[in-house]
Amino acid sequence: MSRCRVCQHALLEFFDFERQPLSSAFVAPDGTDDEFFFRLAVGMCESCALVQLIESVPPELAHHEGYPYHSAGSSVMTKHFEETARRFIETELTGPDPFVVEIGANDGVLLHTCGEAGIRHLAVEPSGAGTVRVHRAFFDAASAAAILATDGPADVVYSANTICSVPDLRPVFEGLDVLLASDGVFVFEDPYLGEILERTAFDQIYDEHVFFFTVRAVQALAERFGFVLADVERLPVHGGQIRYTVARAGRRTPTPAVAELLAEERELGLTDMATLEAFGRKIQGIRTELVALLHRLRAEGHTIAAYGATAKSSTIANYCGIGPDLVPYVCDTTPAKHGRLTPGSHIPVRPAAVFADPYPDYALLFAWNHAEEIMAKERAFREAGGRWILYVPHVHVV
Ligand code: DWN
Ligand code: ZN
Repeated sequence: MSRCRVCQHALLEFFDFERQPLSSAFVAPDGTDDEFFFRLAVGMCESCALVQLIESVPPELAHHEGYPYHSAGSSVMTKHFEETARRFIETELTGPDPFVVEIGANDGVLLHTCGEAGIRHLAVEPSGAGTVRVHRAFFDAASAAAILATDGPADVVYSANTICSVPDLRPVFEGLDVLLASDGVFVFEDPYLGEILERTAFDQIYDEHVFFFTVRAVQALAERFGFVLADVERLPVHGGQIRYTVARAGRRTPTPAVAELLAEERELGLTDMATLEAFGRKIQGIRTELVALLHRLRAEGHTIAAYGATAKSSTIANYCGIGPDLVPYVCDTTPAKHGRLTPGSHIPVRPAAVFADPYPDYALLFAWNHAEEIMAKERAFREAGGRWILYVPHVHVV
């Protein structure tokens, strides 16, 4: 029986995507014989209600070196991190010599913005190579102690799109206990289960996303390690996330937003097995509709390309059996993905410049979370008669 990674109680499985590859393991055309597959399935802890993957990928295979994701590739995400930095500067980094730490800083947009305002900052990640100062390690008690010794306590420890992918959260909280100033906060943002269910955004489920947080589960998680969930805020980015603010127990009174979202989750039955099983039936429905649409369009002689070789699309393409026969190529701005094939589904990745006149008749928007930005940028595609295919929150053509 699979057990909860936090409290060791049994996991109640509610959906099985079966054999799936690593979502960011873009493969060389001659390397398809060596791909790694695992059983992608999700369940909920019968005790703490934390929704999580049933099986983990071996740590040495998770998070490839040279992993090609760059948040600065999206102007919306760059703005999001700049605004988050400014918010911290106004509300949390107000002392005489504040210090902010980011776990998994990616392009370093947030820390760079803090640095420009004269704020001491540090990224903590095992393979960091950005423009900001990096402590190369996983965040745990040992790395936190080393940082404390050189830089002193942190007023803010921040992390975006990382905590949900850390299978063992105990070392993270042990590190926070070492490094956080007595009034410091740990702020992290990750995809929200409520939004995933509401939009049937099942492509958020892939190897790197180990946990699918709810306010209920994060509150229990924080309390388990001697902290308190002090605030929650819904964010529109990446298809719907929550920003959680965690403080040392007794240091902050939770804002009304925490109780409000907890009540909403209860009312929606977000962590009832019946709700999760209904989500599973909707996933099957989307697969049926999307595959039928793509087959019909191809049978009618239409050309189709995909847009955005996202990690998320690994689940869509492999679960729905969408390969190069249906969608001959996917365009993406990330140079490291060009000339490679999408994991498992083997759709060739081409540069974004390939998406130009003569356009395909239809474009399957794998990067649906950036729809507004991409549709604005690619206005000429629609003007030339092209149509976008979306599958979130349901299969539709625009
Ligand atoms: O959580 C995670 C998120 C933040 O990033 C990670 N586990 C992995 C990764 O997930 P993803 O690949 O699903 O993220 P995105 O942001 O949806 O990926 C967008 C992809 O689309 C990138 O490969 C870049 C590309 N893109 C593009 O070609 N043109 C993106 C934009 C905005 C564009 O205009
Ligand atoms: Zn649990």
